[in-house]
Amino acid sequence: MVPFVLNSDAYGLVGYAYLLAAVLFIVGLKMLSTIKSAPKGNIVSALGMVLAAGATLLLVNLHAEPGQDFTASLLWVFVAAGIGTAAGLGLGLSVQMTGMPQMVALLNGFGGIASLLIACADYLRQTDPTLIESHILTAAGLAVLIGGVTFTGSLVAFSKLQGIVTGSPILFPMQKIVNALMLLACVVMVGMLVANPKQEALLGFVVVLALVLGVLLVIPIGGADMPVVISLLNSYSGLAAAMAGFVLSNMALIITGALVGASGIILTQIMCKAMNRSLANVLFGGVGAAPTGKATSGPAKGIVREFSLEDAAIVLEAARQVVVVPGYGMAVAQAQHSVKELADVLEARGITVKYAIHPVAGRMPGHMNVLLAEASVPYEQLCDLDAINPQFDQTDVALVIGANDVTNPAARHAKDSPIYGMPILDVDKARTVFVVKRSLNPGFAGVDNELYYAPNCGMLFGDAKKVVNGLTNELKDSG
Ligand code: TAP
Repeated sequence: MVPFVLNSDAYGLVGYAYLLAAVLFIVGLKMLSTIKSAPKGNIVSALGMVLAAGATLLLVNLHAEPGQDFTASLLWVFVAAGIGTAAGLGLGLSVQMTGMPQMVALLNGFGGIASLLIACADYLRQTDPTLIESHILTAAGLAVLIGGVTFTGSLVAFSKLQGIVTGSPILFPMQKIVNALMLLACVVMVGMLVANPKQEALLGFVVVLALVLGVLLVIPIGGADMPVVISLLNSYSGLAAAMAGFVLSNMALIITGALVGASGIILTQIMCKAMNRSLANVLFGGVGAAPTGKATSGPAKGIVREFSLEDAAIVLEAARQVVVVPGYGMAVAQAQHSVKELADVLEARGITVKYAIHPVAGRMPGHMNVLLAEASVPYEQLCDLDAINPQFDQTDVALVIGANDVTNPAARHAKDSPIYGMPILDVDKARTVFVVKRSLNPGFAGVDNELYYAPNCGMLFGDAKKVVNGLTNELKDSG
């Protein structure tokens, strides 16, 4: 067991290093909670990881038997770390911001398989497995189970987002029962292994079942729900790492694993709450396929007013405050730079421009923040739901760009609507609302949007980038 006793010898030094690393991880995580401090938070956490890894290498040296040479093993550690660093750098520099969920899915998967391999290796290297303590064997079994599920589940999530496999839910009869039985079988086999550690084959069965279970658990979930699944798998990868930490008796790994596990589940909960859906509905509801383009709830009735770019520009010119509400359509059209240019033109005329960011606008956590940051929109102008909603009644124009569900007033009152109860951006309370989208088709939730029939709402039909560029040109032309 790693001595986490703070004494003055070298073991104590390792203990202090782990403690400091844990503090750096926690401070880093805290810093990730605001856009301004997030980049530094990443660096602080990375420093914690370097410290923890260095301390672990020192520990390995301390554990060396007299005369034992660890140089060859250390060489392999550095070779592996070098390859990992190069791959991480390459991926990090080349990945598009919009490809981030896929990359996170892959990284989660690697974390899962690493924990599985550590647990297997630690078991297999024992000449007499009966000497392994029961709690270590239990942790090894759980690391294999959770790590295996995380690995293949993440690969399926990656493939769905990348379009390699269909984004539609893949359902088959008795799916939930089959999954539950497989999970139960894994737990029973881990228990049997703990009772009789010599049954090596059991661990092999758990590996195979866990890998299959990962696939079966994720295929029934629609592609659009993958961000939630990835966040959950992130949490699983943390739990698997924590279990691997128990296997290796490594305090730093236990702490990081627990932090990843906890933060992943918190983010999952935040996303579910913002969509007003339960985690069970995301995991087992079989929803989240690509929108069909047809409204599934009764159409909202009324007159739809289409505006020309010229008329919309006149209204914008007269505004004192404009709130831009970006959504998935802005991402599809890659209109973020055009939006920034329009905002610059408005600001040059003394108009205040703010951006309303809904927590689940787009298709991944922070989707809008990332795109707007890429277009150099100052983060001070980004307002979250709670900050912006009280401001809509003092807003002259709410400019909705490719957002739909997150602006649907039905969420406030229509009890039969699938989005009832979902917190929305109260754009309908602005003096004028302009909605930029290509048609009246619904968004992710597949429901008609009442907003489009409101007397203060004007539609600007077309691709977001083209419409926003058109508005900018109109404003520029009018001097
Ligand atoms: P949506 O409600 O999905 O609406 C997006 C709208 O963009 C569509 O109605 C579409 O209308 C329009 N659009 C598509 N391409 C466009 C283009 N090139 N130019 C202009 N408009 C375009 O998006 P939202 O308001 O951002 O809401 C997000 C939804 O995704 C919520 O229901 C949320 O629960 C769900 N979701 C989010 C997440 C995360 S973490 N963000 C995860 C899972 C699910 P047209 O076809 O008429 O153009």
